[in-house]
Amino acid sequence: MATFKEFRNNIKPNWCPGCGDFSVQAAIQRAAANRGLEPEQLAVISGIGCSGRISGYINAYGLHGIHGRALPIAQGVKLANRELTVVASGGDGDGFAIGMGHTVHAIRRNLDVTYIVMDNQIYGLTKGQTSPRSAEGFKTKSTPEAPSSPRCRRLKLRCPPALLSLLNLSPAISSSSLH
Ligand SMILES: Cc1ncc(C[n+]2csc(CCOP(=O)(O)OP(=O)(O)O)c2C)c(N)n1
Ligand code: SF4
Repeated sequence: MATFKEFRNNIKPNWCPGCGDFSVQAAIQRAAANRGLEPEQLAVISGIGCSGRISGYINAYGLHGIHGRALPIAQGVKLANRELTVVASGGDGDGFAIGMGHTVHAIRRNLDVTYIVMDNQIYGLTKGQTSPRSAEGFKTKSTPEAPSSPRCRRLKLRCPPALLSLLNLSPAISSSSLH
């Protein structure tokens, strides 16, 4: 049974000091240790973005994938080896912009994969473009024209309520079907 420290490798994260991504890494390590896993029983699959680097810093199987495609890769890993504990993670741009189609279908399939969205409400790695989770009217240096549409808060999906809270989406999201 591996400890919290044993789920960390010796690569120094290059996130900015104080970035919330450090806490997500620690939470994954803690959860894995608390569940009594060994590193070879865990796979962390990430997208592209600052958040996507997380798979490189955890002592487990890992794949730093393609922007918006953490979920399809993670689902493939799970289908290939159902014994593995599979965690997919990425940013809000990764999951709710380029990867939104995959997010919707992953919810519908509801495989036993944990999806963590590191929702900083912006594209961090590429210097601050707005994401579907940015507040309405939010301007950035590289997005001087604020988005005109309200941020992505409401989806109508058939999925368990627990999944919705994991996705950090509004409770207004209903369990009614997507027609
Ligand atoms: C197919 C593709 N399109 C665009 C990019 C450029 N790109 C890299 S990361 C990124 C957005 C990152 O934002 P987010 O997913 O929110 O992650 P964060 O950096 O905030 O953690 C973009 C647009 C890319 N790498 N690949
Ligand atoms: S740019 Fe933002 S998301 Fe990226 S490492 Fe720095 S604080 Fe974290």
